[in-house]
Amino acid sequence: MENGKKIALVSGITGQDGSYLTELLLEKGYDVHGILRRSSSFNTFRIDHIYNNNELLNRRFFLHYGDLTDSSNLNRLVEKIQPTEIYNLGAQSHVQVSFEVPEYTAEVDGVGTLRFLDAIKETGLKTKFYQASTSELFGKVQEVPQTEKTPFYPRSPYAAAKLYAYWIVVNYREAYNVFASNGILFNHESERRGKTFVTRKITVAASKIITGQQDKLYLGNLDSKRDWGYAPEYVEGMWRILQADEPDDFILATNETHSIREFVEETFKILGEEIVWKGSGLNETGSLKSSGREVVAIDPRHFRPTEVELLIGNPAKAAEKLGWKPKTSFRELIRIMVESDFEKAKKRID
Ligand code: NAP
Ligand code: F7E
Repeated sequence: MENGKKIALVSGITGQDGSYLTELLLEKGYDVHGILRRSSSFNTFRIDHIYNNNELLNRRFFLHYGDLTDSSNLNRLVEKIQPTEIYNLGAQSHVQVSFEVPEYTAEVDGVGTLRFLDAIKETGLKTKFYQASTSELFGKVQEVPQTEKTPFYPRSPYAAAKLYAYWIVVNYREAYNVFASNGILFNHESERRGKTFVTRKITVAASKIITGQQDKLYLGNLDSKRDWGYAPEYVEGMWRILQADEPDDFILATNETHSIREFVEETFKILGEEIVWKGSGLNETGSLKSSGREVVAIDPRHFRPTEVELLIGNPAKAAEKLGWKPKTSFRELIRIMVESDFEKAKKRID
């Protein structure tokens, strides 16, 4: 480690959060090293604008091939880069997919976190470690709203893997004095959100429906509720978590909750349409009030074997100890996403 130099190592750099965090850390003067997963097709679209921007890059942005399933790769990267901060954002992050690939999800999201922590312990490096923990730990919620003290009740292989990651972070902190913190982040979305997560699926589909490129939007459970915030604010929270004097665990959330149904209604409203719901259960549909055209229907393939019905987080600890507060409202978040996707739809950009 060079004296006083801030060096970040980020897994999951090609994801939504990885891309925003990279921009933030470069602005703050860090060298940023990202772990890139080999893919048969391009997977760097969220960071290409950074990589190709010489002014921002200024020889401070580096990509390394790697994978959270490969200990020797992680050991080598930690040893070689000697990061001052590590942000472990890499994960098989899709809850429904985790039911299809439970073992892989455990390997990457659970044991992958252990691999990183053990690399730190073995090298004896004085680095700080951020773990991308999740509100999914609360699952079948035991308390409303959820705080750092609410008992966990995971409801998916994803959540169970992240639960292991949460506790191994706590254990390495207590057993080996590693500066390791969990950010228990509630859902956070953006115009860079993956298109298979429900928010972006809705804003993309509605934009395509209104511009005549898609017939219908098929969804699963319309009644589950989420606490949705804006991703750029949450990566700033991650950074603050590692700037605290002591390692600790923090919730980042908005303390507001809304259903998928409300998200659909608000999206179409921003596009100038009102949704009218008819029927119930599998036969429920949503139509445009203006024309009667049916645009939303239920596809049971999107139901999960076990569902997380309600999430709402209390971020008071982060406000008090880190000075972190969410700024973007539910409606403002949807507006940002819709405006971006509607522009793309008009230009026929995917
Ligand atoms: P995302 O967009 O799905 O990005 C996931 C990242 O992990 C991608 O860069 C992906 O690479 C990488 N990755 C997947 N498998 C990997 C492996 N085996 N080895 C190394 N990297 C791997 O997720 P996100 O929304 O940015 O979330 C970031 C982290 O926060 C994740 O750990 C997620 O579980 C957690 N989290 C997210 C939220 C949220 O609401 N967004 C809330 C709480 C916690 P490819 O691009 O190659 O696929
Ligand atoms: O689902 C319902 C679905 O996939 C939200 C990840 O970032 O946040 C995310 O996990 C809700 C669920 O996100 C569809 O059943 C209905 O109740 O957008 P999602 P998630 O499962 O909350 C947490 C905090 C993470 O940590 C994760 O990494 O929406 N839903 N219909 C649908 N969901 C999807 N994906 N697709 C549908 O058609």
